Amino acid sequence: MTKDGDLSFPDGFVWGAATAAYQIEGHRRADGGGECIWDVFARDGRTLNGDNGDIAADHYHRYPDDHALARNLGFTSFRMSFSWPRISPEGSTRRNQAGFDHYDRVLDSLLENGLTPMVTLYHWDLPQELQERGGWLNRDTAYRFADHAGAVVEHFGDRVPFWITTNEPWSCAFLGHARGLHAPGMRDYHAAGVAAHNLNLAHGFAVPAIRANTRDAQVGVTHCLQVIEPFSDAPDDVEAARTVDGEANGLFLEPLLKGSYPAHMVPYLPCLEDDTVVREGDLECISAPVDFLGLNYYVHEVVRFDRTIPIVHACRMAPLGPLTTIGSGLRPDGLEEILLKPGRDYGCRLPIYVTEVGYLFNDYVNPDGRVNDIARIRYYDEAFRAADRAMKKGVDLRGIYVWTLLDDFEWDSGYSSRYGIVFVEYGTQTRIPKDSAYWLRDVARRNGLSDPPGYRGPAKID
Ligand code: IFM
Repeated sequence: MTKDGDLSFPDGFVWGAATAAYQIEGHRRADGGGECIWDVFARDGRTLNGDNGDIAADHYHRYPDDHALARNLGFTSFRMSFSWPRISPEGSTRRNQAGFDHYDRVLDSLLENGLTPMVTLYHWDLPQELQERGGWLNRDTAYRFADHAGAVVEHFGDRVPFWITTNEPWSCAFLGHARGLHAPGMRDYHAAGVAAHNLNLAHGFAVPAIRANTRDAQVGVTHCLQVIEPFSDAPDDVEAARTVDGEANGLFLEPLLKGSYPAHMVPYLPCLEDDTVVREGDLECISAPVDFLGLNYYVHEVVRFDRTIPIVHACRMAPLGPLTTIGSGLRPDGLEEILLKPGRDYGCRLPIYVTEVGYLFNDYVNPDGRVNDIARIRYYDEAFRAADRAMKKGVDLRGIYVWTLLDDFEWDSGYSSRYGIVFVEYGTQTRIPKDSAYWLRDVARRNGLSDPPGYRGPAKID
């Protein structure tokens, strides 16, 4: 019997789980893997408690069981990244055959479990050797990335139908180079602008390198768009919000979809007009057609003009209403705006995948052995309803990947933040599906939502 709040997604809609190599694999240096910027950042004490990716969720060894778990939870696709320094320890052309062999086995396991691989080529583990040559401030890193992408796709292209060039260049550029929260830990707004361009360029250079090595795979890029509202109608607040929107969204969508940088960002980031940074031909290259757009959604903020904040004069705040355990706004409904934005503001008509959506909560295992993460279930229920509204307004949404399968290394917050739908007891590496995992299993199997969402599924999965 269907009820008012029930809804269905189109046939063929993809339900997937998303992951990233550094966050779950562990064993970074096993079998000849190289060091990356996050190893160094953690060693320098820049992460909470000095947490690092040395062991993480031990997915390096446990991937067969983790894939079986994902299959049993009803997912039909699995988003993962290949660790760049595992495949090419210095980020150059030297291949680490053991790294290729490892990911051969991983892809075979995914396919045996009926999980379609969606592979991200850059999810933040830049080889340290490249960082020592300037990292994303050095244009050469974009060329190295394209070489890497070509070599990887030449080898694995027969088994991967979806390639994502870079994940969330905004985070790499601005959290890593302006706010100092992510590796490499710089605090220089102008450097972040240069990094943003070189990351856009890395995407642009990688697209033809991927296409040259595969016949029918689809190529896309993932951006984490942000819902940004002005605090008031006062012109200063409106302008501050426009600047933050330009930084977070415009710097990435406009070059990709229109082949230009937002003119209103030039006063804040003069590098956008510096022809030693943005060279002739770069924007044509960045705007070459892709097959799909990947969107991640987490951030919804209210922005107020604040003269004391350098350069952008913009203070970002959580919106009124419920907050997560780290004080950010809990606004799953914002996914609708995120999905509408590329079409409405940039004329984008591409198929879209939500390549990440999720939220962190202070999960724990109850004495009965369950993880009752009802807040996460509600979050997903509202987010999926927001996605449905966007589709009804014409967005060509093809699938949703939840962030993330397993609790993992959450970058600067280390292991204190749990985003997984499966709880990981790090001491024993035991996996305990949270209630949200059972709920999501039903969503995936039904290809839709039922009302009310507070389902508590069976404690064991098949
Ligand atoms: O954990 C990250 C992921 O690596 C990229 N997107 C945001 C997630 C949550 O912060």
